[in-house]
Amino acid sequence: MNNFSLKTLSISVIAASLVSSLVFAGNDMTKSLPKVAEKAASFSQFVADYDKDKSNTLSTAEVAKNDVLTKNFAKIDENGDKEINKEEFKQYLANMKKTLL
Ligand SMILES: [Ca+2]
Ligand SMILES: [Ca+2]
Repeated sequence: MNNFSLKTLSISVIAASLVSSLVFAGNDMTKSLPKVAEKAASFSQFVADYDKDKSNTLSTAEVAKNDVLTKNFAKIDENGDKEINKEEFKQYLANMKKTLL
């Protein structure tokens, strides 16, 4: 009898902590983080700020003001043409989100 109720108790404790960690993950990770990342870093925003020659891609010279993009340029520029295009930037953001989550 005692053994049974102890088991039930520990199961409900485990279930409760699982639920609360899921709620935490739901609130803090899956909702707010991607929103923040999208707001702070949309490609069109970067193009508006940095794309001096209106090519719709960003060269190393154009992102020179931005430390993060400069440091990660080689990583973001997947096809190695020394320009970051929209697809490459989207891929970079997606990878960044995966790392954060
Ligand atoms: Ca450009
Ligand atoms: Ca490229």
